[in-house]
Amino acid sequence: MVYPGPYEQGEFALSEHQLRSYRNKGFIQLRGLLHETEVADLLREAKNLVTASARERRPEAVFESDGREVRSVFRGHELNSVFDRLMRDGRMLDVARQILGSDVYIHQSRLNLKPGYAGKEFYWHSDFETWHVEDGMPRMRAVSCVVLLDENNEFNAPLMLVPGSHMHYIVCIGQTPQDHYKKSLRKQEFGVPDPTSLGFLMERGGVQSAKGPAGSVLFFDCNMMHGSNSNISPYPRSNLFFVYNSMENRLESPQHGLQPRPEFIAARGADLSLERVAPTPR
Ligand code: 6CS
Ligand code: FE
Repeated sequence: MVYPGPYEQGEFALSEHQLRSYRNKGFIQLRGLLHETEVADLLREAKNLVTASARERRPEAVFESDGREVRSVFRGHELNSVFDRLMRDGRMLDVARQILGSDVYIHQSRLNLKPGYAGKEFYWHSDFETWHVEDGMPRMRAVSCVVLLDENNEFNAPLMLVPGSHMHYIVCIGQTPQDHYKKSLRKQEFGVPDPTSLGFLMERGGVQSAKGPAGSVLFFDCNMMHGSNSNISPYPRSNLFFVYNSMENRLESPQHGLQPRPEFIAARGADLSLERVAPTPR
């Protein structure tokens, strides 16, 4: 969804054509938005963050089922000053504010490692379905911003998206257990759409993979049906996700009497919108 607001003329705002494409498809990829030296810095920071989080067995570090490989590290924007600066960078923030039509804050950030040979799949899902039910996010007024730290190609399990799927809310079958995140972040079993609903969406919109060079940035609607395969290639596929939520869409109580999820997965304390920083000169 695209919302009207005071940020339509931001320095890095999308053009009318780009915004129309985002509104219809539910996503847009900007190739080469970040330059090589920035990406190299981000990869170095990512490796340091993973090593430290794994060594200290921080709750923000989610391991693959083998208990060895790190699958994701959450809350990097608060654990690392380079990531903090990046999510305030006008090249990302101007687009998020334009799409959401308001000031924004970070609902969640995560570094998905997808290491070569060992990165396991993320089955099809809508993030909003989880954030609405388990975090109490009221409306579809959030956007995920994905910074490709590695090249995403046909071999290393790029993100797959279903164009137009953001326009349909798929109710999922089953009762979400308390503390579901302890399993779902590794292998999601609840909040998973049924094959008939997936077929309905894919017949209409097909499937598109977000392949692109490192330094590309993908924006996708919070209700976009997406997933990714296991990575059996030798090439890692590290992607850095920032979820911008509108300050007008802050979390309420989770559905069905569920307890709120931990702050590192779903920020509730944000009472200030993000302060923008200018991009680092090339
Ligand atoms: O539960 C969540 O918030 C996480 N789960 C998935 C599969 N994607 C969004 C998010 O990282
Ligand atoms: Fe997701």
